[in-house]
Amino acid sequence: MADEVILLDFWCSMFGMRARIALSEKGVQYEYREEDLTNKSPLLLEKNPVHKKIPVLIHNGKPVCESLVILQYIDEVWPEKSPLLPSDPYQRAHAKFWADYIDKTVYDCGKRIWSTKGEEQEAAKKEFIEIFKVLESELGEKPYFGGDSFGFVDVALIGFYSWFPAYETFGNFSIEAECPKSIAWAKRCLQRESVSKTLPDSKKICEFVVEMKKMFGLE
Ligand code: GS8
Repeated sequence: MADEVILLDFWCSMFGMRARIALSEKGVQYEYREEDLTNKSPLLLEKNPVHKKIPVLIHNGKPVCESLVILQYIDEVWPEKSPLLPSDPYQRAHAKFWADYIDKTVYDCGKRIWSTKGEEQEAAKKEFIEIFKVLESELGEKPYFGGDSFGFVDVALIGFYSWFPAYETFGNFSIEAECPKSIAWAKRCLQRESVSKTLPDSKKICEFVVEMKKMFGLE
């Protein structure tokens, strides 16, 4: 029997993008279900009762939650094509460390750039550049964080690139001017179909941010 794979997601979620890119890399057919996060579906609440967040991958009825857990699951269930995590235990641990670093830093800092003003925003912008400098030192001269091939850390990070214009517009700064290596890496990733067809139009993300700022009374 064919696998039934459903992804509960939200179009501009960088966490959801991770799952979409990984499924595409593996050539897995799946049903995409867009969630309304202001009115979550009974299925989302049933399948992720702890966090009630997307993305949720439902494989033959069984849910897997948390995007990095989903990535590892996808890599283990469909190992034949495009391995994402290295096979060496030390290299695996290394990749997971960097994905965890991304999770602990980039999202919150990016959000502070578009949702705050004044000193708080200036501090967030400075911190954002510092985070990407650290990531650039890890990237070094490699084409991808995974080395010569696109891997776990690349998948974990690339979705944030679609938010860069929003951070730059609302933060009034240029990420490229400060972190050209990160931009070059992102452009390399975008040459992959899995990435180019997944990342949403950054203009739409900017419009979405305008709506969110209105919704949260930030304007
Ligand atoms: C984060 C998922 C998340 O924040 C992961 O999967 O890696 N650590 C998790 N999902 C958000 C949408 S993206 O900002 C979400 O579902 N929010 C709904 C809510 O908080 O109610």
